[in-house]
Formats: sequence, structure tokens, C-alpha cells
Amino acid sequence: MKLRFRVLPGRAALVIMALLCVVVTIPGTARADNPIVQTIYTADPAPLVHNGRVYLYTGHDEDGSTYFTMKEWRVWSSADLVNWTDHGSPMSVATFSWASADAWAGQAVERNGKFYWYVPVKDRASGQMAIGVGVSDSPTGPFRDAIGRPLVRNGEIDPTVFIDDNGQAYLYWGNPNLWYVRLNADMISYSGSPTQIPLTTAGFGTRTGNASRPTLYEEGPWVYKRNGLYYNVFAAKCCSEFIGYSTAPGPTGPWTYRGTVMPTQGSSFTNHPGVIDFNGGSYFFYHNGALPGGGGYTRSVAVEKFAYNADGTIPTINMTTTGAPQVGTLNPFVRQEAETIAWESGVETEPAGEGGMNIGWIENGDYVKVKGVAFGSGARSFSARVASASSGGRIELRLDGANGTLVGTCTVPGTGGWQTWTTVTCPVNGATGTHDLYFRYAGGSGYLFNVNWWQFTS
Ligand code: FUB
Repeated sequence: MKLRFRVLPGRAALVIMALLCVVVTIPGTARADNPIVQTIYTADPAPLVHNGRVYLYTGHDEDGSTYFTMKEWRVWSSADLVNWTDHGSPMSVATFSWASADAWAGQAVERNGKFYWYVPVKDRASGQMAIGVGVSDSPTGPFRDAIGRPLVRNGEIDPTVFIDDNGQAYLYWGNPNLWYVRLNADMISYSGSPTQIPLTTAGFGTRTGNASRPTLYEEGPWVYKRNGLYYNVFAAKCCSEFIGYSTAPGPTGPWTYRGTVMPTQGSSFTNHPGVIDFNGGSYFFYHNGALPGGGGYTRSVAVEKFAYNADGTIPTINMTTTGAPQVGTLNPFVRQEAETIAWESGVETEPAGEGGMNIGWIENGDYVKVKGVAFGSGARSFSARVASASSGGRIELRLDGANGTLVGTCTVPGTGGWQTWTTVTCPVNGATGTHDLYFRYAGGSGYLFNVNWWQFTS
């Protein structure tokens, strides 16, 4: 994310520049890995485990937003929960011809090889919020409108979908109420009518000071089943929200309020839960306002690892800047996408002419960190797919810090265009064992070059 100082009043710009000096440009400082994404603001995380990867579906808060101004959704994926690959935006408000705005909090699920992404959007005709459903053959899309109209429409938001062991799927959603309906096996139609889940204080806790909302339930339900127990984790109270949860013996209740998952923290007055088990661990996704310029309408998704208590209750989870530990290591000897990032400073991403995404808007001193790279007995050379409409620059390969040990430098020439790609190769010395790898970009002024992918040889 490039902060655009020129649109800010002088004092605000100075404060952010001062923060950047402290937070972003301290030479050699080890980087924290929350928030997960630094290239844009993201919100409303919805993780999905599929074929050994975690796919993360998010909303996108526009830079400088002063409301939930959200036009598109985004997809990211990771095999290790620290290095996240940007898959761009495979679904937007425009995907739904009947929708006019508000790409808000949704969830994607897989069934029979198809991926269904349930999202709230504003129905143009009625002006009401409605739930649409996108479908794709791939977790990264592109998604198309599955039915050409709202699946349900009652002015309420934030769908979550859960498929029970017997194959019955349920769609839950709602703010201020909480609804469910039984989805048919096709996942794009339902049986029966939308039904309200009674919001009792026994089921969802007691809120004081708001006569129209006597329980803590606010929005953003996330329903799942674990060891025979049904969980509904939700954004509670407003505002600011915290994350609470209830459990039930069945998918439609009766629900019992169980307490706090994540206290009110993190400079955003909303929060939004997403819970998965992956590779033997349990992970809690949420959002906050932790990036520079972040706040209630410029949010960022983050993740923490946690362990259920022996009785199935969820411990209190706090927001951290370190995030979840890495699952395994990253293999540098297979092609890796340049947009696979643990942390970055100064770069952005865009769709690449060759397919997938590339990183760009790279200036002198920007860097990308890739965490836990297993060089083993050593790397001999490095190749990168690059393009430059200017005169190029250099990719410095450094270990364990943006100013860490230099193990190679690759020169990038001008190629005649930002999408005119060539492959550059350079020797590598001293890269053995497992390290955080920093690509530090160097050159003259202005934008230097784009990178599509990279690979080391052993
Ligand atoms: O992101 C827009 C809205 O804010 C979501 O639908 C709510 O859950 C809250 O996070």
C-alpha cells in the first residue's frame, strides 16, 4: 500500500510519515506478520481449507474510506499461514447485475468440486441488503452470479454457510436479527422459509443500554461444528464490537452463550470472525485497523493460532502483531509467485499479462519479505521474471532483514513495458539453511520494475 500523503492535511501527513519512519524503515528490524496483507486494506476474513491450502476470502476497504465503501472482494491463499499469495479480485459488486453497492462480509464453501461464495450486497431495485451467491470451479475464481438474482433478501447481511455431516447445508445471516434457512444440495436454492433464531439472553448474552438489542449478538455469524458441538462465533455489541460465541447441540439451537473469544481491541469499531482447523492447529481470523492509515473503514485482516480447551470452550484470544507461527517452510527451488508475501514495504500488486498477479510500483528501498525459506545445503543461482518500462534496477537478495546479509544481486534491465516480461538470472552465495528472505529493490528514482515470479536453483 502506497500512502498518498498529498491528499492528507499537513499535520496528518507528518504524523504518518513519522510513524512510517518508526514502523517501516528501521534498518534490519524484524517484521511482524500481522496484518496478513499490507498492499491494500482488507476486511471481513472468511478462511476455507482446501487441498492443503488456506484460501482467505476478504472484503476490500478503499484507501481513505470514510464509510464501508467496498466494491469488490479479494482472495489470498497460503500453505503455511505466514506467506500469503494474492489472487486478486475474482468477484465484485459488478458480478451481480442486480446489485448496486456494498461488497460486504461473506463466506465461500466447497461442495462437489464447486466453490460457492455467499455475500451481502445492496439490491438495486429495492434498496435493501440481500444475499447473493457466486459460483466457480476454482477456489480463486473467477466467480459468476449463480442464479442471477438474490438468494434471499430481507435487508440483513453477513451470510455464513455450514454443511452438516449428513449433507444438510444451512445459510445463516443477520443484523440486527439472526436467520437461517436450509439450503438444498445444489447450494443455490433452499427449502422452507427463512427462520429467525430467537435472540435470547441465555443464547446470546445480555447487552445493557440498548432496548432494541437486548442480547450481545450484533452481526457476522460464523457457524461450524467441532467434535459434535455446534459453534456460532459472532461480532458482539456495538460499538466497538468484540467477538463472542454460543454453542448448541444442533445446527438450529438451542444456543447457549459461552463468552468472549476476542475482546474489543485494535482501532476498528467492527470486528469479524473466521475459524478453521488446519494441519492439526486451530486458527482465528479477524480484522483491525493496524496498518498505517487504518481505522474503522480502513481495516486489515489478521490471524492468531489457538487451542480449544479440553471441554471444547474457546480461550480468550488477543490481537498480536506476530500472528500465527509458520506451518513448515517455503521451498525456494520451485517457482514462487512474487505476490507471495509475508510482509512488504512500498509495493503493490496487479493482474499480470502472463496470468496471475505481479508486484509493481516498486521504488528504490522497497522490499518484500518471504518467511522461513528452506535453502537446505545451498542455493547457487536465482532467477526472476521481470518487466520494466523504465531503466530497471536491482533485486538484492538478503537474509533475515531488509539490510541483512547480501547473498546475491540481480540486475533488471528496461524491457520496454511494464508487462513486457523477461527472465533474469544471477549467482547466489551463502544462502544455506532456513532464513527469512528479503527482496530489497534498488535503483534510481521513480518506478523501477515489476516482478511476476522467482525461483532459486540448488
Ligand atoms: O464490512 C462491512 C460490514 O462491516 C460487514 O458486513 C460487517 O460484518 C462489518 O464488518
